[in-house]
Amino acid sequence: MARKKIALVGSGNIGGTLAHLIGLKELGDVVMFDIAEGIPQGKGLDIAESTPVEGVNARYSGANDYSAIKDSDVVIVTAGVPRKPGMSRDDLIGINTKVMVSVGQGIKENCPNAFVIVITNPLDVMVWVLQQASGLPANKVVGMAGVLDSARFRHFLAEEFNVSPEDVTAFVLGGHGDTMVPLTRYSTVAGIPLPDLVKMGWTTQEKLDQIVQRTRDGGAEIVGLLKTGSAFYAPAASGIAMAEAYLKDKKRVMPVAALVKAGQFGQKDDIYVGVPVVIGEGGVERLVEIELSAEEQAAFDKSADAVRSLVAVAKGLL
Ligand code: A3D
Repeated sequence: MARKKIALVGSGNIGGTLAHLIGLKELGDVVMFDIAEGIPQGKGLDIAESTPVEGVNARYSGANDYSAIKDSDVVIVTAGVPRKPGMSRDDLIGINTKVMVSVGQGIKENCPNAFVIVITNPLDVMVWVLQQASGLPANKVVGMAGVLDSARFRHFLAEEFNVSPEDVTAFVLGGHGDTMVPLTRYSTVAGIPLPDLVKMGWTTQEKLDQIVQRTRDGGAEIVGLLKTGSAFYAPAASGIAMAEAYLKDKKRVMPVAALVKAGQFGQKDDIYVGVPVVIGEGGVERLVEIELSAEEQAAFDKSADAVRSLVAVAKGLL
């Protein structure tokens, strides 16, 4: 069986962490790509030199030419710029739309059969731009945001309840932004939904509302602390979980930015937005179309409309 090849387009903070995690998990060989000369080569060599110590078998290389990503099985895209304190994700659209167009062309020419995971912000619209530019089928182009948003929600809930984060499940729908929709009734501790935990006196509705808001602001909280960039450890871990689900055909149910067709989730037209999907060897194999309450549907529609208005801005830049 051939060794798997994973291309990382963008070798900054998230790209470097992705590269490290891929080695530690032995998911495949890594090609790091960036427009900055020396960065992908240097990071690739540094991580390769850690493999004898870690006892893992993975090859690393770095490149500034798209031919290096040829025949990759998975491409994870973090190319572009992150936000600085005071910036919203949407402020990045001008620069990052152009970056996604060039990345999409590089993928189209070199690895049109790859499974592509986009992490660059503003997330949902960047996935759309990259899918258009690459021409890859929509089931093979997804965005990472929901896994991270739900991981943040799970972490805050685990702290609140003083239980292990592995026993907390959480569901976050919608676009990756201020309008994301954490679904408390589908979020549980060992299967017990959050509203039941409020009834059991484990927490109060007020505390829960605060945690939901902290989850929405989770990215900004890290940007405010770091001051020179945005989160990268948890975003990288989340991207790796998605890549692993595809490479190992795990059929994992995960919230990802996927193409929702007109009529699905109550939407009037096709749109990339965060919804639960099954990820396996076919990429996005199925959308899990859960029934939403009137209130949840309204919140989801508001979030999808926020993505729509950004798509309109990106169209003007293409
Ligand atoms: P950073 O450390 O700046 O790395 C970005 C890299 O992209 C740099 O090394 C650049 O040289 C490179 N780059 C810029 N333009 C190009 C290009 N045209 N082709 C190839 N490489 C290029 O940023 P980061 O790794 O911290 O973040 C990367 C992106 O992820 C940003 O847009 C963030 O906003 C975004 N992000 C998304 C999430 C989500 O949950 C969706 C979370 C955290 C960060």
